[in-house]
Amino acid sequence: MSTIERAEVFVASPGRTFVTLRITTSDGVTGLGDATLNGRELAVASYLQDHLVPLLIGKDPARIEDMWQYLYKGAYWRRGPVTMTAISAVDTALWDIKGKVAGLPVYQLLGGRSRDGVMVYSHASGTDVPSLLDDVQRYLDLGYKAVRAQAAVPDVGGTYGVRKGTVYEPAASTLPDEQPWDTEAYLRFAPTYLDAVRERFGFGFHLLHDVHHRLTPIEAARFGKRVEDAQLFWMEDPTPAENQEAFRLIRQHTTTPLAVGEVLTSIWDVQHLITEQLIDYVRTTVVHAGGITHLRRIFDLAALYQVRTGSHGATDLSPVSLAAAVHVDITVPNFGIQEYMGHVDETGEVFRSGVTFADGMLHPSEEPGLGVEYDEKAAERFPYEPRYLPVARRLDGSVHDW
Ligand code: KDG
Ligand code: MG
Repeated sequence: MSTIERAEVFVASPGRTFVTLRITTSDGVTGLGDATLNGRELAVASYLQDHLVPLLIGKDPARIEDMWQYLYKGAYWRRGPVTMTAISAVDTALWDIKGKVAGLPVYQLLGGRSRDGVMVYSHASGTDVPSLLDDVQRYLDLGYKAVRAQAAVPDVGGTYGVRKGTVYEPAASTLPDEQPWDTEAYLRFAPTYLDAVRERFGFGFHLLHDVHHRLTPIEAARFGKRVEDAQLFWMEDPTPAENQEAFRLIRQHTTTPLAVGEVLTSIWDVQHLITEQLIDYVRTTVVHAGGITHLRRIFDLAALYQVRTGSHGATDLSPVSLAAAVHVDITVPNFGIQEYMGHVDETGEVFRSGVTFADGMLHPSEEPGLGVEYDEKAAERFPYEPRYLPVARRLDGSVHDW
């Protein structure tokens, strides 16, 4: 029997920080898993290195479900982003190994294609409305069929959601940057630029908007109602989802579709949102919600309630996560959309991925496994650099949701 012989944890910052797990079997087969938790990377690296790697050695790499149960139930302590990201990395690496052993891309092991490609959305942003419109144009010219739109709120000073370089990257400072937030100014301004996007470009593509947990339920209800004419594909994270009941109130006031879940890590965190049909899209991901095994469980539950998928795919999800996401997305019947922000060139020097983009869609690699390789030597050129997400403060100085 083949056994797990080695498991290595790599922390490197090729453009941004990624934590990567590589498992090697006694037959010399390797599998990769993403273990990146933005701004808390070393906590997951330690969880893996100090607590999980010793448990993996000598185990059967083919028993993926059993390994998931062993790591989840065996810890006694349940859920939470650090634990779930570490379990995700192991699970994803084992699916990669299973695909390589079978000589099949992972999507074939998951039941094969349900669709020809995976529709993606990217992030258009601007410091004002004209620059946002230029950016939307840029994405439409690149062939995107779906675009998220965000613009800086005038006179507030913060630039939440606004891209500075070639790729949107909010984790930018060695200690958390503090940015001002004014809910009333946002509520007055954001609907006007969503209308401006529709006025300029029409309705021939999907338009998305991320509220990033910044509203109360009744504010979110008002916002959703106000933007109905812009026909959003979704309004994302209108209010923090720790309070799942809040979405019932939002639902009572608006038909704008709701998407939630990028910070949620298990099926139990989205259970009521799904079974009570309080959302339309579930944004849980391979990397933070327990790997391919657990994500499929969430998506299957969602399918029963006509909730579609819309996985998170920001720059802090490594090319390993993106590849795994595309293998899942191409197979599940209730796929909705996949976020795709791309990565800077340095990231591509370390991760070689077979995922391709054409006509607004991503396509999985046909190589066995996930189709991603990690260049350890190249990674050495990019030592770990700590980076934090900003913190939002209201105008009275108190901390706001981010
Ligand atoms: O780590 C946080 C980022 O992934 C987040 O700011 C991006 O909200 C985000 C999104 O929808 O991509
Ligand atoms: Mg988001």
